[in-house]
Amino acid sequence: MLKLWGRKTSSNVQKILWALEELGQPYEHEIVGGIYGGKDKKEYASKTPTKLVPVLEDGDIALWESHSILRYLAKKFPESSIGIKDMRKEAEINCWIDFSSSAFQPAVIGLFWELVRTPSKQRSKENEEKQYKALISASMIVSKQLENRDFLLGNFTIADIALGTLMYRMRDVAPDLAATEPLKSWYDKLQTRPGYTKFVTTSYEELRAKD
Ligand SMILES: N[C@@H](CCC(=O)N[C@@H](CS)C(=O)NCC(=O)O)C(=O)O
Repeated sequence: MLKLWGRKTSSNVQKILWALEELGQPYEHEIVGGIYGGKDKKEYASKTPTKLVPVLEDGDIALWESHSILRYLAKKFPESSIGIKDMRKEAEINCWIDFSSSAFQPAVIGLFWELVRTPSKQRSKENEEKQYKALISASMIVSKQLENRDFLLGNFTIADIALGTLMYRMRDVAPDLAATEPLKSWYDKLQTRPGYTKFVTTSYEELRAKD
């Protein structure tokens, strides 16, 4: 059986929880990381060189890096709602996922760290502005792609999981950008996926820095 390791408040873990919900496959879930600890235990550390979450085990392989796990699940279950059967479609999906790793996610999470995870006295206006600027340009690229499309590639794919997971936190840290069309309509459509409301649009209060 598939086994996922990682705390539910990690956006990278949430991507996998959402994907597993799309698949409807049975899986085990072990909470590790953050305030729950357990990442340094030998049993966990042997599964991932980064000692970060998530990790997905399938039999005798352990996969780490959320986007690699998404790609694995999409190929393993080609007939599912996130299945990938076509090489050209896969390449297009990968463009968006790689763009997220290199530009969209660092900007959203950079701003999230500055505004939510850093105690107010240690925050830097300069860093906030830098991350916000980066998010303007990354989100404009996502926005342009979504013009006249329901989802990033037309139909729902793992690219929507990779980038869409970040929209929930983006709405809090850059509400003005998230409220613009077509990002807002995309967010509304993401909310029709049960895995999104079950695992992504959930409280992250345990992550908020204590002043
Ligand atoms: N690029 C990695 C990033 C993994 C990562 O940064 N995970 C964070 C949570 S989002 C983590 O393990 N933080 C330490 C912890 O939760 O204890 C991925 O996409 O899986």
